[in-house]
Amino acid sequence: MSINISKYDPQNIFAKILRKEIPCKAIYENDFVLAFHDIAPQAPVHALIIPKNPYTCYSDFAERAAPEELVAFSKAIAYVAKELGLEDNGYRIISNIGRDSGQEVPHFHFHIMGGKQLGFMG
Ligand code: IU
Repeated sequence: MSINISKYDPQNIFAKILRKEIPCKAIYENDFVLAFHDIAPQAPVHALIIPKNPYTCYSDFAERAAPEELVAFSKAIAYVAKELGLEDNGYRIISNIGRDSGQEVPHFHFHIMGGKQLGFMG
């Protein structure tokens, strides 16, 4: 099924996690973001970080988020990576945007992956 990133769907799974209708393994939370472990990890460490406000994808976030939200999100990625012990050996952050990227959940998120030598993706 193709996702729709032109209109936010409040029934998407991450919206349900934010409303605490579905549990997650939380790592970090502040006023703007929530970070949690991916349910199907593709690396020894695989976290997701999402804004609390409703954005469908990175482009939507970049266009509509307030400056303090952009800054908070950006800083939280690095903070979470450090909390997960990824700083010394490095890690990867990626965000899928739309159909061709394979984005499955239409609530903007970054993947934080590490804990092994990662192969090329694409
Ligand atoms: P994507 O970039 O939209 O394709 O990534 C969605 C991720 O959300 C993917 O790695 C899933 O394993 C992950 N996920 C999750 O952590 N919890 C869920 O309930 C569902 C998906 I559905």
